[in-house]
Amino acid sequence: MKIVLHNYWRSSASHRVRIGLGLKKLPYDYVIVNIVKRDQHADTYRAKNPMAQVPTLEITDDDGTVHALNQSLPILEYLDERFPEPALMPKDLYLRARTRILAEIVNSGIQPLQNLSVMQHVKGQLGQDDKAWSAHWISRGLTAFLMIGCGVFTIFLSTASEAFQLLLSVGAGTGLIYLLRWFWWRINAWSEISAMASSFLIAIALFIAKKSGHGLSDEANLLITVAVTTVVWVTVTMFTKPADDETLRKFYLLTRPAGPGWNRIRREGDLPASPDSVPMMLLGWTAGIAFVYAGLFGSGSFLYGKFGVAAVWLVVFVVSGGALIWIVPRVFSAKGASQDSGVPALGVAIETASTGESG
Ligand SMILES: N[C@@H](CCC(=O)N[C@@H](CS)C(=O)NCC(=O)O)C(=O)O
Repeated sequence: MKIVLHNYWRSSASHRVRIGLGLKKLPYDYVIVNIVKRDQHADTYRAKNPMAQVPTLEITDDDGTVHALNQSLPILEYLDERFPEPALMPKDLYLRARTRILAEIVNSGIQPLQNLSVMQHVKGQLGQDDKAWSAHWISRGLTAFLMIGCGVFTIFLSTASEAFQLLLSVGAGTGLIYLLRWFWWRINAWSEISAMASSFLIAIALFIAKKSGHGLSDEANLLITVAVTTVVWVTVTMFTKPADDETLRKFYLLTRPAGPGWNRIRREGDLPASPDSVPMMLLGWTAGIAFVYAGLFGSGSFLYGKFGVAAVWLVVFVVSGGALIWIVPRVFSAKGASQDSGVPALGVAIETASTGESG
């Protein structure tokens, strides 16, 4: 038997079939159909695939019979039925249906709407914004995919606290960057994307390890996720370009971050100092955390009938809430100590920056 896959590296439909062949450890010949150079429209290829799309799979049996197949999902089903181990589809009927739902969302709800030929038509023939078109359908489809995918995932969770641990683990990995991004000009979009991807993947990997009996303690999971994610995003930050100075300047004027992390932008852009104070913000941050957790743990204790503990949380809740009422207007007031010392109001600086006026 010989398998030939006509495909292209960046085609998602080809990816599906390559993944299926890979999981089943089926060796195959990789024939490139360069869809960017329009190889798919050649008569010889159209004879194999009348839609002029990749992938096409050809299986030549030992007796010389050739089975040619188009469309990635039927190809995968064929492979799964002909070479059942390891199975691509779950055994459980319901999970199988859910898997098909996810596949269908991508296969008919997203992919065809942002396909190369569709994009070329939207831009070339209809003269419309092809990027806006594809962004609309991709984000709509992926949002549904995410919701349904998460629904499937919950089947593998046994308790609510497992979900909480997982959430905590993903959040712990990204927590540092969500704070630091306000206080260090060097953090860029790639830092955030890599932090999100890495903490998500590590948390999921550790979760799967735990489910299959090789798990570590929850504390160790948290520390590993935070440590690896931090190394990943700091490295990515150092190897990617910072946002351009104009964007950073606008960001600074809008969010007015205090502290030394924006010194370069302040100095080079001749920008006013932030009217906010870092110690005051740290105080607000601590009070905010205490307020949220006291509310959560307090109501939990109350619901479980632990009234003594609930009363202690109530005190923390009220005190931290009071502290927030006092701190928030001071942190975010436009009039800060630095203005009293002659630094122009940031509101004025923002207007000047956006209108381009000076003086
Ligand atoms: N439903 C088909 C979709 C195949 C498809 O759209 N392939 C794309 C690449 S991912 C293609 O060949 N596009 C070429 C074009 O649009 O001209 C499948 O699952 O195989």
